[in-house]
Amino acid sequence: MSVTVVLGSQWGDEGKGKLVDILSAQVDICARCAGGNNAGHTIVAPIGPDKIRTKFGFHLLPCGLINPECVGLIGSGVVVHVPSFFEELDALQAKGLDCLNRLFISDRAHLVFDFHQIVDGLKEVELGGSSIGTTKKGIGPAYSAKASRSGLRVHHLFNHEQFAQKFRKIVEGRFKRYGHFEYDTEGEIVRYKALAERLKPYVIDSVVYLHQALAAKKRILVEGANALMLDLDFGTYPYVTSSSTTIGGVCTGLGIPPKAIGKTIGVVKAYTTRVGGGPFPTEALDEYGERLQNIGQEWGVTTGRKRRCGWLDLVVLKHSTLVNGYDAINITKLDVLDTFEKINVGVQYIVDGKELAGFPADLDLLARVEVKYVTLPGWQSSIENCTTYEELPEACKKYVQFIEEHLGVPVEWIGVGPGRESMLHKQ
Ligand code: 2SA
Ligand code: GDP
Ligand code: MG
Repeated sequence: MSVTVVLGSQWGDEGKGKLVDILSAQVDICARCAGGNNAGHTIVAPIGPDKIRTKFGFHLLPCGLINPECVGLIGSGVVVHVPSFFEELDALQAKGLDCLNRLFISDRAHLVFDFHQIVDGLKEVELGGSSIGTTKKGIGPAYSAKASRSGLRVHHLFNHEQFAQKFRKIVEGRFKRYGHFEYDTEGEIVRYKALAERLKPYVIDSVVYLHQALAAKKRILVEGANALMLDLDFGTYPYVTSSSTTIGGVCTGLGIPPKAIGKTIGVVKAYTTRVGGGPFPTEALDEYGERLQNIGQEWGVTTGRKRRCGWLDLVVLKHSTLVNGYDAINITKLDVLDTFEKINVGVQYIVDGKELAGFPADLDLLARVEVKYVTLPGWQSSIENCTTYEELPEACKKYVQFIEEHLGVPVEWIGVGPGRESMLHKQ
């Protein structure tokens, strides 16, 4: 089985991009299966003959593209804003990364248009105080159109007359629902004619492509976007994104069977962050939260928003492990805890004196949860120069083992800094 999957286990921004970049050196194809350019994956890696340390922010394109031998694939489950696709591609080319003939996009992927982004903003305004805190990239409106069978897909771009007709009808529908917002429908139709021409060489039938790759025993890496707690079904609904961010979304978003998946890796930040609205039981609204935010440099990669911060939540991670079935874990940003004298870990949710069996679906119940914490001693020394697991301070190893034992999943990688080189291999 040649497919390895990397998934976010919390509320996103665990550091998936960094692991994907590292694993991409050993794979042939790196594929995105869900989400759109709401995602923000950061990679810090030496690039070019002079090995200049460079920071990359990926949104829609697969991070594996940093490795010149790796092919990038945008699967059918992804929603694509074509202008952003080219913007990101041009930025990569400008940094010296040539993606010609090694970047493909599924003809079944749904399109995100500027009007979806406008509608995203209008919906948020309608929600007022209970807004989701979306990235306003049009993700929800595009997936809604897909589910209500009125979306446009990549292949629609190549029959211009039909595309124009459908496009006008859809925009009219949005005007009826949201009032006549400023939007140049005819200008967009002309723009998309040119964009379609430019996009053509990248478009493929990704089902055929992936199954040929599987038959040829090519190694495939799936780059999860967003994370389990933002999943449309298993996250903190309605404070979620609109895609399937779980292991199920890998199969539906790429058209591959579960039996093709060999290994699923959960990326776990050593503490918890969340960007946008919605419940966050272990949020630290005190000096600890602020320290995590400052030391961890917790700012959104796509919107620049401040991320909310709190302690590690093992109830979340247990829920995440049940749904995704991780074979291994990558703990990231462990170095951010270096200066902490004590570290809290949420281990149980209690309501009316009773322990909950899992992460509750009902947000009213979740609001009544009392989190039971275990406090572990900090190691209070820098781990950023450690190159092996054995070199980590004892208290730090204990923290890692505590997570491992609680979840019953082996920790295979540990991140001790943002750079590609700052990753310890535990076994
Ligand atoms: P959307 O835009 O409809 O997907 O928003 C719905 C919720 O999903 C959250 N969401 C995210 N959470 C963490 N990171 C994301 N990517 C960017 C990053 C975020 C940024 O890597 O930093 O730059 O702000 C991401 N994308 C979506 C979002 O906050 C909503 O709660
Ligand atoms: P993703 O969305 O899961 O790919 O994560 P993001 O890129 O949005 O956010 C993770 C941030 O943490 C990025 O700025 C990374 O460069 C950084 N990062 C990743 N791993 C580590 C680590 O082990 N230590 C530190 N200090 N930073 C890390
Ligand atoms: Mg991110």
